[in-house]
Amino acid sequence: IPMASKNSSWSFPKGFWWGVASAAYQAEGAAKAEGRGPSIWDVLLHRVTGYTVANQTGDIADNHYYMYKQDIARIAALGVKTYSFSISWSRIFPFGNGQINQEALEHYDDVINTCIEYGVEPSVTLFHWDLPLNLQNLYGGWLSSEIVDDFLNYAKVVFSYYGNKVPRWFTVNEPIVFCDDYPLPDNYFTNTSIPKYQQPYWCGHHVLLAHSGAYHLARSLGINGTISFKNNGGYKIPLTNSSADARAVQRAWDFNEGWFANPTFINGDYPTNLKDFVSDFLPDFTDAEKQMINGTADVFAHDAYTSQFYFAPDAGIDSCVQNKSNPLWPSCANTSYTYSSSDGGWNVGPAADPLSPWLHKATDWVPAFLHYIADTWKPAGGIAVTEFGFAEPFEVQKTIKADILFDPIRSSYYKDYMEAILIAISEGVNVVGCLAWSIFDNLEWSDGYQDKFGLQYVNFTTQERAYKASFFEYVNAFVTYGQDEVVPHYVPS
Ligand code: GBH
Repeated sequence: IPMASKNSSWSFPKGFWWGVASAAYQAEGAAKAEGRGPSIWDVLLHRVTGYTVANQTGDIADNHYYMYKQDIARIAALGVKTYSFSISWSRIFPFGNGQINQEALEHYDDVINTCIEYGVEPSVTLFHWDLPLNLQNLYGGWLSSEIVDDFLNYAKVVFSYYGNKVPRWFTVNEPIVFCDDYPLPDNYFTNTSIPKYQQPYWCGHHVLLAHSGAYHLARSLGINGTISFKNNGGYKIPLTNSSADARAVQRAWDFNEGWFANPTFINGDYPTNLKDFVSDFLPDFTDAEKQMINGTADVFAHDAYTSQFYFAPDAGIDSCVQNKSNPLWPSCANTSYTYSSSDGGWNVGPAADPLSPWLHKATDWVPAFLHYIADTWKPAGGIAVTEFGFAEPFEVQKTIKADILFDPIRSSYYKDYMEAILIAISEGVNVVGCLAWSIFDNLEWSDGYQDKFGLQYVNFTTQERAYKASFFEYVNAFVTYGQDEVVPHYVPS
């Protein structure tokens, strides 16, 4: 699809919220400070050898727990409208439930207040993967229905404390990712009796109950900020125009976005493909639960980084799909092919496993993606791209310099992506906001510190920050096409 050329009719609507994002475990550090309890990620990175590149951990990360004031000041100085961060559940509840840690509540209160003082709107995610360790060991974390009440109890404390200072809430980040990560590595957590191949679906089930419960809880507490969960996935393109490939694409939508979006936006229930393929063990929702789940997202929040081609499974995959007790299942129900640079196609970002690079600069498909979401899930409150971004490939990082303040591929990713959103808006899609991932280089989970998604460079020895060129490219889109003035705030009001 050729990108349309610059068009004077492009504009972001008034009130369009745009900003930058982070997540607690990836940015905060201060792992043992002020009463924080451990999360499963402390175990994954401290105890499971080789889980991260060079066995790196989030113990210090960006030291953001201590440097948030300067970090907020740095984005305010560029006129950034919103900062999206996550709260660490095991700071508020060191054991996941029970005892509340007042110091942590006050900490995030100050983060929120600092944002407001600098003219930056806080956007808050309650759960970005760092599950309190105790809840994993007590009952298997998201595999148990007990998590629902504990999540609601946590949400209630947070909603009540920060109330209407927060205009946008996200309950959970990318359930497809953390649920697919079940089963967790053997021998590090208390075992559960749920067979491994069923675990992602039990996790997903409890996520939908917890999310929708939190939605209703917020409304009953008089919270008027928007409430959503962050869905995730790339745009799915059939490799050929065969009907088999079209079916593969539909199956991929259903097993990814649809798993969480159909219940919340369509009918409180799972997509047909999902029900068909995993009918023997997919948990059912009662009619009352379906009613409770349907309609519980104010905005379709989607983390949309990239695109993939999908094709019909070959014979090997077919037998994998049939053998549902195969531990590889259900990923084999989900066959994708991604263009690589060697195909003369999209730019490829770095991947820990060079055989499965997932991130491509494939922004030409973004308008079609946004149309697809609007047409399929019809979100009344519009669509927000709640994460998008690009990690400069290693060769580029090396040839420029270690600091990569000049990041040409990321810059062009942001430029093209913003133009793609503008095209979709000009074609009538209601896009209400976007959040660039990430405010700065940080701990990229099992890829450690080598994958750098930041709009700012961080020297992890000195903790100095520096803006990258791509940050200015991103802000420039709103200077050029925004209806609201981009106002730099240098001092708290
Ligand atoms: C987001 O996930 C996360 O919310 C954020 O924390 C993270 O830092 C950011 O993206 C950048 O990655 O290596 O082929 O097995 C994006 C979804 C899901 C994409 C897991 C990478 C691994 C694919 N991610 N996936 S592969």
